[in-house]
Amino acid sequence: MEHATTEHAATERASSDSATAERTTAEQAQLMREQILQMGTGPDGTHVGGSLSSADLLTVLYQEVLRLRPEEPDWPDRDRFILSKGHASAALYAALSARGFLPAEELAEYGTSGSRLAGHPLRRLPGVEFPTGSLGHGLSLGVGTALALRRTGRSGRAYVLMGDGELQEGSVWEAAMSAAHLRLGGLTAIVDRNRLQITGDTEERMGLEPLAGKWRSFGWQVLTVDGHDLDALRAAFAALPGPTGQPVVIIADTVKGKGVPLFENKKKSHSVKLSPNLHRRALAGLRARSRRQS
Ligand SMILES: Cc1ncc(C[n+]2csc(CCOP(=O)(O)OP(=O)(O)O)c2C)c(N)n1
Ligand SMILES: [Mg+2]
Repeated sequence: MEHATTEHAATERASSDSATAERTTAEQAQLMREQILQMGTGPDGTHVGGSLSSADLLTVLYQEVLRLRPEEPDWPDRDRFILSKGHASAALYAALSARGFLPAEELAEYGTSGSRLAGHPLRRLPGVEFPTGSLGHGLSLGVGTALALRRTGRSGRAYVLMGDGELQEGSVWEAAMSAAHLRLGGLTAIVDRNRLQITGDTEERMGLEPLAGKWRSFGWQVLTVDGHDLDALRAAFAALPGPTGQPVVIIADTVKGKGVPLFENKKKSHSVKLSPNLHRRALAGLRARSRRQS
């Protein structure tokens, strides 16, 4: 391994992140889930299911892996994170807030007119590399980013988080093919494999399996992990190659709506506007689940 990602992340975090330093990563993931539910009470609700499914992997990334400087968002050697599944913006904003890019109180403005926290991420929010939301483009952005970082001798890596339904976009595979051809080891794709897209089960709509085999045949190394197992995620992120290695895709097996029994594995959890009553029940379910597990 040419890049001690976790170690660097810890160093870059030390100065700017004291507000959240006492929270463990697991506690931070729980807080993120509560914040996602809260943002779901905003004017247009939010994409609850796909935000909750990526909460654990985003928390590990933002708390332990990504080298960032919130006080210098355009630091040239930073890692680049691209939320290709831009509809999971609520999870991204919670992660950015935990890392010190915006105050936690600002999350209350989610989806309101004029807010930096739009339903899909905007570049004007520090920490957002590209505006996303139109599915199928993030991996191409990641290819260009990783190539530019390598050509300019920068040490940052590029990470792209995609939905599994998103993989039905043909442009994803064009980008996958080019990343392998260019040996972009500095690019890591992550697939939130929650097995649901808007209209139902991915395998019924347009089957993705054998998914690992598809990526392998496109020249990628595949790591399949439980996307809710923090240690498994840590191990995957610690095993990434250097800038000229074989690109890696982490297929994270997840549950849409994870942590909130009302929403788990339910198609209708994709996008929800939480009424006060629904919010109360969802939050109670989330907290009861977390008490049982601790
Ligand atoms: C190009 C494009 N087509 C359609 C949409 C509308 N859309 C938003 S989310 C979504 C489903 C995505 O499913 P998946 O990638 O599995 O996301 P997740 O389950 O993680 O929410 C769709 C079709 C879009 N944002 N972009
Ligand atoms: Mg999905």
